[in-house]
Amino acid sequence: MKINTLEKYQASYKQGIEEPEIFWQNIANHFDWSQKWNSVCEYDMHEAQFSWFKGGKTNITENCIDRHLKTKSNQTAIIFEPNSPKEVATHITYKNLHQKVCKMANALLSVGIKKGDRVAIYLPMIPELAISVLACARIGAIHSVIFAGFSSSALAARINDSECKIVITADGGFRGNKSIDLKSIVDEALIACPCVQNVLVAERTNTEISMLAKRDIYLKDILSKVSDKHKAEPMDSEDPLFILYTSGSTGKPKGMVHTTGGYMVYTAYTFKNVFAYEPGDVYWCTADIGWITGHSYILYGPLLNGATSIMFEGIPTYPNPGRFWDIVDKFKVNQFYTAPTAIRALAKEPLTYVNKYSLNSLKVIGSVGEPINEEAWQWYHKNIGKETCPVVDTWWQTETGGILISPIPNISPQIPTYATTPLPGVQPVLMDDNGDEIKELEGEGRLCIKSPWPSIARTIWGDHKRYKETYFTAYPGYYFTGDGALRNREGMYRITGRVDDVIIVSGHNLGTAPIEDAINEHPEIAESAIVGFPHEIKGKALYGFVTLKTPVEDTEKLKEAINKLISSKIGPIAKLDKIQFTNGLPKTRSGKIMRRILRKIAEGNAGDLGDISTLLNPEVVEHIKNGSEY
Ligand code: 7RM
Repeated sequence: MKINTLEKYQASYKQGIEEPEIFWQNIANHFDWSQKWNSVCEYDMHEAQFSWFKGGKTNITENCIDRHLKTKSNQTAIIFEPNSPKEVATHITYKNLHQKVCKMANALLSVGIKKGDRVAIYLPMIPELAISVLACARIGAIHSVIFAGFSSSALAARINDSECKIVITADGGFRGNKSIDLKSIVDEALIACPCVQNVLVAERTNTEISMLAKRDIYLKDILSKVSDKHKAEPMDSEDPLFILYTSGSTGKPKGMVHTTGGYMVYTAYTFKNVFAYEPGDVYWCTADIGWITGHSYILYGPLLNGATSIMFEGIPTYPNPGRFWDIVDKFKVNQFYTAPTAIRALAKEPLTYVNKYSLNSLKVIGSVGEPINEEAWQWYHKNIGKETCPVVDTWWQTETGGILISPIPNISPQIPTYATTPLPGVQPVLMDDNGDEIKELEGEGRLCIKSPWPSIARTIWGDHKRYKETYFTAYPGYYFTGDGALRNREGMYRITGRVDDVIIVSGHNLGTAPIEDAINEHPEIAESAIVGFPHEIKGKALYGFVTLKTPVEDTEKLKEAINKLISSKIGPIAKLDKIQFTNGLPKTRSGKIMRRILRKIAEGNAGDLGDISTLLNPEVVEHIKNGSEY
């Protein structure tokens, strides 16, 4: 399963394309199946129908936990690092995890949850979150984790869409110096959720909460009554494992459905290879389990490999911006995986916060979630990776289930800002404006994937038509990612951003990411986002929202400097017509800039922003609408 040489990568890549069934079958054979599959892969890219390891039966938690008990029962599976550094970390061994997951599985059964039922999980990053997810998988219930920063209306919409029978939540959660009253948010949501029969409540903040008789139950009260033994439910390869909502560019959130067998095989294989995971390593992904990155690369991928995975409850800047590096040294983290937005935020802070720590345990550092700009990449490589750790810029999506394009550390070459080369079995292609595949090596176009990989989403919950239309109709026969990319003459991919972010100015196609990169190189600038707005002559012109590291006196001079920088990096065509300095950019909870909102403001339609309650920082929107400039 391990790619340990460039030749092995090349041979695996070749076999993954030429003989995908043999290639994936050999990997699937590493896992425990109670019944082997009848066919490795059947698919129809036009109807968006996929099955992997059909007829096979397994339970992913047996592969995540039970399989390791013989050799690793006393090894730590999960390290829980609390929000406050004063609180001690919890080390959960594989044996403990087995007991806890079995108990939780029995608790779910005791409140009437059966195979196929949907369970909403609305928890902070505490051990109960990991345990609940795995317990659902163990009994065959479909988990739907909803990030604990979502509002009551966003929560209600997601609960109702998949008709969840219960909600697992907590009294509250800690994040930095704030605490969030999760239970009262659930109470408000449930006014509009007739499908929910019970609410199971974990205790974290020990705040006073209201408990509705018969409906609400403290987890500890059921857990104390049930056994810690449970025989995992055999699941068909194509039985749904989970639903995870992702926001579409328009309309209601899409409940992406992932199934059991293919997801298991793919997340395990990619975790091992992308992070060069070796037995005994300590791995840390800073994402929240409320996102796909947390599902695939905090829980399933690492546990399938018998790894030690850190779960961090807090935020990068609490109690100070050295927290990440403190945790890396504390647990001697070997692989560290985070998002460009976090890297940029920490790069803004004095280097003393980094240099207090040795960071010499690190072997591989990773990035995910958005294109990483050159400046952030270099900062990360130099100051965190000490110029020796490979940087894995991993490109993938909620829909893809696992990483599709990434360097393999110390094996395939890395280039700053490039996600580089596809993993074995993955066939990316670029499409031109006529919808044809770009055959030349060098080119730029829309990124599609030509053939299925095991962890491709199977459908949108309750709406297969929308699934087909969103991903499989723009380029018939291909999966359309919604991203643009360029390919260099070595065949390496650089993701340029969502294609809805492409702006055509005077007939020139401009990607927002390279312009933002250019701006971000300016020493005074923290972050920027470019959107288009209508222009009489050019069709569209560029509007830049720019946040500064610290406020400056002469904003006019800085605006000139920005345009000079853009002119020199990209060309005068990419100069901004308008620049607005703000104290922040509107972001999703996972740290992605919400360009849709900025676009509306730039177009003069600030009155029509839609629901902004799910943003990380809705207050920034007011500031920008009021003209900001600090
Ligand atoms: C894993 C995740 C998916 C979108 C995707 C891209 C962007 C993710 C990278 C990236 C450039 C990367 N899932 N994206 N990773 N862009 N380089 N390494 O983020 O469903 O939440 O988002 O994120 O636009 O389509 S997601």
